[in-house]
Amino acid sequence: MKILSNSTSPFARVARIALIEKGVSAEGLRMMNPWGEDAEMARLNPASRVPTLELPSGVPLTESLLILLWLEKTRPEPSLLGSGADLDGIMSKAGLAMGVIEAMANLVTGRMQIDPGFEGAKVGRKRVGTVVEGFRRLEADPPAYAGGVPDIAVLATVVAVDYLPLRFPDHPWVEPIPKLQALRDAVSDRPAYADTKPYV
Ligand SMILES: N[C@@H](CCC(=O)N[C@@H](CS)C(=O)NCC(=O)O)C(=O)O
Repeated sequence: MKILSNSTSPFARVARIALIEKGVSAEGLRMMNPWGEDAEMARLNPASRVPTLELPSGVPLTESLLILLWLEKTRPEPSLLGSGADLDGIMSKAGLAMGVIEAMANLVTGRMQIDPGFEGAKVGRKRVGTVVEGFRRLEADPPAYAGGVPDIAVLATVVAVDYLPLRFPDHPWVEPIPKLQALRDAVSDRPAYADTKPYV
């Protein structure tokens, strides 16, 4: 399986963690810049975004959560949706964390590709509000983790927690998140997390 990824992308990391937890080998992993010209990317995904996968059949798969959905269907065990005991809560917190990831990625794209002052513009301020409030809610009631394969709420939250200092070091609106950092520390030695740690 071919995987087009990037060392910073939180979306690509969500998909890569899911693939590794499901036991899919990262053999075909290629790090690339989705903002550059790339013939393989252009062939597989007109949106030119990571993650983009190419199945052995040649079929392209895109969108981090659709890749996770495909994995759940094709390799149900271990499930990334938890035991089924609190599916509503898990999905709700996963959505909260994905919203935070989306807002942070949007801020980064805005300041790097559109305007360095993007964060201060109306839409940028809305995204900052999403990140601050999203982390506040997750910190107030973190996803539960009692060992084993982390569910999607833990996975997405940990990806968000690691992305924050990478892209927003010392930003004035960043608030302490000790409980979420402890959650991150609880899973950070798992190969799926350690091997996909983001770097610039
Ligand atoms: N909704 C997509 C978002 C993917 C995404 O935006 N990836 C970014 C990297 S963080 C990218 O490739 N950006 C290039 C672009 O937007 O042209 C997903 O969940 O996979």
